Amino acid sequence: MSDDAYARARAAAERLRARTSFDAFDVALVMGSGWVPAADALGEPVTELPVTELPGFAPPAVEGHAGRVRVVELGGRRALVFLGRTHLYEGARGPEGAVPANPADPVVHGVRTALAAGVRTVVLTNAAGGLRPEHQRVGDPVLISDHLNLTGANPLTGPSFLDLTEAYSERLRALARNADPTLSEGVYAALRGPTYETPAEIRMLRTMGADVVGMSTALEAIAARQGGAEVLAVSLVTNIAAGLAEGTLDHEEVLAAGRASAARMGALLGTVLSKV
Ligand code: 6GU
Repeated sequence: MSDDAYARARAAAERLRARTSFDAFDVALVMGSGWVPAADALGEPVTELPVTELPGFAPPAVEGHAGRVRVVELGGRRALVFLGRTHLYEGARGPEGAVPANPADPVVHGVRTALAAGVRTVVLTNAAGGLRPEHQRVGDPVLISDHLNLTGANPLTGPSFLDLTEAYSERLRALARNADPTLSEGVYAALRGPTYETPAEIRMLRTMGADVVGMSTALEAIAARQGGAEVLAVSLVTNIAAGLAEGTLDHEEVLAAGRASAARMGALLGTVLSKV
């Protein structure tokens, strides 16, 4: 944790205030790959800008990770919607190409910016591999109940013994289940990537109690909890993980699953956000 990273987040929040007519925001959403179409279902943006116009954001590295931030008003809540995120595997450089003090800093910069802009509710979405094909199908949303942070990184450094007993808010999960009673819940295993897992690694993750696997979300959830925000996280199962189904994995499959589920995901998020 470098003080610089927090100063950059405050500067980015300040720029957001200057670029929009709002002096504070209530909710932040981070839309992962496959989720950008669902963001459109949240309604007309008040404003939208490339994140690179805000201090401290790395340019997007992957197709389908749009790297824009959108301001939306939803049932009286002012929402910051991040279209795309920075992943740990990008090894993203900070401003002026500097190596970040903590490799997690660029990954959580959006969440820290949102916290500095007043946000108290953080909604994280992602594309994930399904580890329970007997219960999950491609295109199913899974409410994240807990995580295994296997990234080897952490946004906190030093003796900051943050309690993570309820990393993912019981209250927000209940709201989401009310909005969609068919939602399943599961444990998200976060790995660094950028490779997908081997079949042996997938068997290991299942033994460890994981239900879905991906390359994001856990570090952002930790940063949000550090800032005292409540976290809701939803995975979209975009493929069945290696060795559990026929065939191989590719990024286009992940994006296509998102396009196919956009309306359902947008409705779910819209309902939850109008109640937080
Ligand atoms: Cl199978 N693994 C990981 N690590 N990330 C994913 C995925 C699998 N499917 C979508 N994202």
